Amino acid sequence: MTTKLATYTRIRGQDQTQYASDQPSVNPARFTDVLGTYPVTSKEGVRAACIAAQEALPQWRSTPAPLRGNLIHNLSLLVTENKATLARWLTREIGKPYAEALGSVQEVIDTCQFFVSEGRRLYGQTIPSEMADKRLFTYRRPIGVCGIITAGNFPLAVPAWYVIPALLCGNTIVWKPSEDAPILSYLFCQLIEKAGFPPGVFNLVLGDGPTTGAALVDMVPEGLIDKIGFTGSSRIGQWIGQVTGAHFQAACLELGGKNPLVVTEDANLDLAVEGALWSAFGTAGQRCTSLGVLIVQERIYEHFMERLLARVAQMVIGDPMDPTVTYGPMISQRFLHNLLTFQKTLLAPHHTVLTPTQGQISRANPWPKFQGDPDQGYFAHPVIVAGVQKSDALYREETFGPMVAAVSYTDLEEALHWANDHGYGLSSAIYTRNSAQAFYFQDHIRAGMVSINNTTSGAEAHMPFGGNGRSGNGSRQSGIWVLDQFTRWQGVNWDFSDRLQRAQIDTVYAGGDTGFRVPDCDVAALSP
Ligand code: UN1
Repeated sequence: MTTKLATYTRIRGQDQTQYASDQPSVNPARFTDVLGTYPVTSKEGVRAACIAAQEALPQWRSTPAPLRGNLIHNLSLLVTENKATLARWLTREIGKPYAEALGSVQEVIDTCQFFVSEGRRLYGQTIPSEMADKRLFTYRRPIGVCGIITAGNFPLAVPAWYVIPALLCGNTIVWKPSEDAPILSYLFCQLIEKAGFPPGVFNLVLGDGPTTGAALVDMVPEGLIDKIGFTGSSRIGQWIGQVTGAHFQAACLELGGKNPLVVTEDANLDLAVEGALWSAFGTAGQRCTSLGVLIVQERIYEHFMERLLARVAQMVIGDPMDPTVTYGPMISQRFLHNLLTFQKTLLAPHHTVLTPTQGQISRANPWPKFQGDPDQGYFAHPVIVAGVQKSDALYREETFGPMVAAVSYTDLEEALHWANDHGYGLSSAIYTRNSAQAFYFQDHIRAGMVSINNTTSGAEAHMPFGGNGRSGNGSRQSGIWVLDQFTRWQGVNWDFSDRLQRAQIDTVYAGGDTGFRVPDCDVAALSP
């Protein structure tokens, strides 16, 4: 089926000038399968979407939070009902293996379920005042119009992490999804509409980052966007941080990673091999939580790598609808191109590629356990590189594909240096049976997320998700923590004394003075 998308911004008075051109969306595992075409939103269209969101804001922010939560409940039911259909479109549009696609639709449902009841909390506090006849309170207030820019690897789950809490908190949205998943984004918008969100509360703009995404960020200086949420590269995140910072805004930034996985000498090696394999090659390494640097204790390094390479050799790659595949294609040609460029530019003579193959999988450069036709998709060989040094670009650049650096270490201190020194800090993992080492690792790793005896990926929807250093600006998504991204605290003090009470000045302390005493007590004199 080929779909031609109608525009989906609910913009009043929309006209053709709001759309620049039509682009196709192609199945990355089967080029002949064109899912549909989508209209690229022009800058004028982006502006109109922001104005629509501004106009919808007053009514939406004054809708009681429990009622906003009810609409999220409707959305949760709609996504649940359409879980398999959405997952099939997801697999078709970005090539994610079907079981994983189901899991990432589930992540949307989990997020909805968490925030449905948050609509009945969204707690503020009551705080005792230092003065009589005065009450203090806090309230969470929405921020305004949020511009959300998301990546193609989790085309529903990660957007849901932003938009569900943002809507619940009373914000309106302009969403710029990845150009790699326009059809799926459009389907998601339709579900949002069917859930009953009023027109203008949620708006979609389509196109790539340098044009539509940048146009959305340009709306910050124009005063039409109050908050940006961005998932993508550290380089673009840094730029967004600068633009928003110059306008007194704090963007929610979820950026790259070079996520470390440490294997200690006493680890359960069967488990560690499986964990490293999934961390590195699950989703073809296209998670921001994918493994970047594998750090193995030197006494087990040779043995561990042998076992890992044996497992890699058994891996089935190919058709993402085939349940036996570990990973399918790269999300799009752009992702494959970037990976192949990294393999050309980051590999140096002192490196050893431990895996037998590299580059693009094709009939001419085959992967033995391939399912389907490699020449019909953007498939990449798994690559493990040894001999990496701290000064290497390979150690400092996120490759966002099935490509991993492997190093050995002598003591945990050295392992932590390998784990931290690249400057990213998103996720991390350690495989160990030694609880002292596990605690030491969690105390000293700089990452925002740590797994003990589990993979670098796989965060749950109600845990804080986010990174430090080059992985983000400390913002956290998911669970209660994301509320601080989409609300601002308002402190209220209500004086009903009917007279001027000046804080700190007219406060009546015990005894009529400050109430503080330097105790007149000579401890030595108390001694027997
Ligand atoms: C991402 O790659 O941007 O923790 C998000 C995980 C997933 C989400 C990844 N639940 O790997």
